[in-house]
Amino acid sequence: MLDKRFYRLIYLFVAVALLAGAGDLHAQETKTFQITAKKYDYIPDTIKVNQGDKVVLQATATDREHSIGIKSYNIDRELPKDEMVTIEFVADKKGEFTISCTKLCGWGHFGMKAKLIVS
Ligand SMILES: [Cu+2]
Repeated sequence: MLDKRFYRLIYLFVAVALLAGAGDLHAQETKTFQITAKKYDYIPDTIKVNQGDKVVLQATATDREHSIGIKSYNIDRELPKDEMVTIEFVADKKGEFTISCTKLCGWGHFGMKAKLIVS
């Protein structure tokens, strides 16, 4: 007859297997995006990631100085002209967030927006 310790070992293996499986579902991925900012657009204008992903934005303003602001993520980075700026953050909040230019850049400035979708 098998003793209790053996069953305990089995439970332990099952628990570890379940935890490992759950870990896979939420595995953190690094998602890198090249973004171009120019009057008055971001290209691409939509960035989709999963909650928990590490997001790397490599952004370049090509016509003049702009910026990238994502309020809910406390991000506000200037983009000097023709200089790639790397912005890294973990997408820990679900939802749709507005990416906007916080540097007054001309008549279309207030419409210079993109979207971050974290699902
Ligand atoms: Cu602007």
